[in-house]
Amino acid sequence: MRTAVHYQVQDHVALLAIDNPPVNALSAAVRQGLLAAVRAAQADDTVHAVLITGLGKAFIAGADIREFGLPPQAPSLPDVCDAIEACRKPVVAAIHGPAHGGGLEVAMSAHYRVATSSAKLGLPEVQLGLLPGAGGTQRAPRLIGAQAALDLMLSGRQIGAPEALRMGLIDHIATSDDIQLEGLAYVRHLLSEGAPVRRTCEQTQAMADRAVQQAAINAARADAAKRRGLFSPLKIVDCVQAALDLPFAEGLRTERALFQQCLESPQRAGLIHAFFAEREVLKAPETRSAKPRAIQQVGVIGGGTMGAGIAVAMLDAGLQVILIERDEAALAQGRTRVEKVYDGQVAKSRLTPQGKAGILARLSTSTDYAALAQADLVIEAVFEDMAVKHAVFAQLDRYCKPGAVLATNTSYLDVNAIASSISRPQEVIGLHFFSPAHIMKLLEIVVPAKVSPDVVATAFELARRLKKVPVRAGVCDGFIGNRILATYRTAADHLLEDGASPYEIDQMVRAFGFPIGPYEMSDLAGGDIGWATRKRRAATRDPRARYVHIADRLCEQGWFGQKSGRGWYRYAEGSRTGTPDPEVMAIVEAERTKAGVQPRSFTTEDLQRRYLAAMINEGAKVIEEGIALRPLDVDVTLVHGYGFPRHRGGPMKYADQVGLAQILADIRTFAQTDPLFWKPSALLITLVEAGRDFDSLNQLETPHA
Ligand code: 3H9
Repeated sequence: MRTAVHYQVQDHVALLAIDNPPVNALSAAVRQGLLAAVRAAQADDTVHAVLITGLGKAFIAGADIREFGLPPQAPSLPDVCDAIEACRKPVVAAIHGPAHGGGLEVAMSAHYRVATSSAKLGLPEVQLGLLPGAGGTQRAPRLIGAQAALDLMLSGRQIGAPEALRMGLIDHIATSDDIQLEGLAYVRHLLSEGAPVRRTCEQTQAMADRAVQQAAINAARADAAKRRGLFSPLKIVDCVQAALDLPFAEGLRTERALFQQCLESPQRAGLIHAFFAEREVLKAPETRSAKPRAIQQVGVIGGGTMGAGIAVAMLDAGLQVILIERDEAALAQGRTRVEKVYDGQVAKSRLTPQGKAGILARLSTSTDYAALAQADLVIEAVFEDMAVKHAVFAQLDRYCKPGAVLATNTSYLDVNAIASSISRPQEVIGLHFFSPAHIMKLLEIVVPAKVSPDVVATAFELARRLKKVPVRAGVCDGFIGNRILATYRTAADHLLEDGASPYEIDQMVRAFGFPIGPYEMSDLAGGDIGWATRKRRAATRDPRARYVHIADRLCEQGWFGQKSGRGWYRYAEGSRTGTPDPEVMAIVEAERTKAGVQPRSFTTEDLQRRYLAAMINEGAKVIEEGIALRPLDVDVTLVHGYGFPRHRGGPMKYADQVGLAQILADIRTFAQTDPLFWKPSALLITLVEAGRDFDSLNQLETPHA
């Protein structure tokens, strides 16, 4: 078996080097190795001090997340940390790269800490639905005080070595990046000074002023209570209260009990699923089989909201951008939109005027497609109309150099049809950004039939440079996200006509954990956008499908949402928060009567079951058709593009937690009144019959096969 912790003694110093690539997670083997090494150092009279380091790119990234939910294996991390702290010889942790979660807890159990200037320290457990469970909630306040400890644990943010030094989390910053050498030099320095064993559990100074600590805890409790629906933040605060009130050993027992509660919570399962899913989506087949093309210069066609947002995203990634518009006036507007984003950053002191000028120096504009001759990638973000798209692509075909990647930002049009309209379909791909494009994390990479694999690999590499979360999608109306959205939005409209108010539906969606409900969203985006789409699709709509006219009636009144002062809600002048509108309800009631619907009341649970069943059923169809590679791709899409609460993992993960048999039974019940809308997915039926869940498909590349 491979050694997870190397041990050697050099000039009276026991050197413990953790070797568990890629990030030195604290697996059972590492914990065993650390404990054995500390005991060996303790027992060896020739050893005067102990140095703990990590090999490779990290000190320690934390507990091994893959072990959560599995039967525990001894020794536990708290026991390892206690043994390190109890050592009767000075123990030094020498940190480079990430020291996260359990990794920082190991370091805090050591008696001294040195870090390279590029080290990153943090307690990100909260992002996994957990709390630092190896003594971190008790040791961090004793080292740096309650306020700083709560800030680290509740935000989960990473801090650099200078900040860690200022707050007292580390003792020294190394002058070079050679952590083995620097660590050893620091140990020698401590020994020469006669530095004693200094146990964190015995430190009292940082928490000396009880009133100050209590005030910090109270403030954090009030903040944590506002983080709607999240379980672990308040438990973290409880642990710090215990650190203030109780002796160390009792505080550890409190931490242990609360950690266990977090570990068993569905939120932990949801967040850890999201963590791995966000990494799995990066591994599309083409990223393994093909090499990305080099991208330096990017053309963006269209300077509207979307095009300008895309241009900003590209500029932020350090790329050269050429913005193309049809005339000088549109070009000026596009440039202004881009500049406005940077003006906002300057106003908030996030950017200097010189910084802004430096960024804008990489932006050029033109009304002539010939300016794109040297572009490595062109993204069109023009009006959603096939004829307009064909015209743009014909120009790109004419002017772009061979090998240029030609992308469309369409949100639902047929990318195969766009590709086959030009002489080089192998270069055409869909890059579906979400508005505002420089902020929203999701990037759907839409893969048409004839595209070359290296173009797909290039799109994934671009996403990495833009710091986006890419999801590979197949071609269909709406791809993964908008297709599923269209279905659950329709389910909401059915509920509306059947008796629920738009306000109840929005409230239910928020209560589930979305930041915003579907009707508030429509008011924010502008009701006219959906109206135009509905009109365009009217001719191809299945005549048997139930159609709810309420939204159209609102639009006919000119009630488009926030921009017109009223939509589903009424907005006072300048306000972005709406109030329910009795006149909207009058329209709703009139439409119910017209449709012959006898309105009924729904509980929040009734509403949630239908809304989510519609989402899950369409998600299953998207997987079954191969539009999404795996269930986790649907999860990542909904979490990063549509506000699905990350702590629930995504709709397919949520379905697994509810149980697929239950979801299918619900769908079959709803189908009794509307069999066309509620047709169950064949994949869902197959999984239920086989007693399997969606997660069982996540390991496979083509799970539907
Ligand atoms: C904890 O510590 C609880 C304790 O308080 C209490 C215990 C009792 N475990 O992100 P990357 C994998 S909770 C297992 O692409 P980067 C990752 O899946 C933990 N695996 O690299 C990926 O695998 P693959 C608190 C892990 O350089 C590979 O390593 N710690 C873990 O962009 C490379 O990862 C955290 O929450 C892990 N802990 O970023 C830190 N971490 O190649 C979580 C990573 O198969 N980790 N992997 O896809 C991170 O934030 C980033 O990975 C890190 C490196 C910044 C470290």
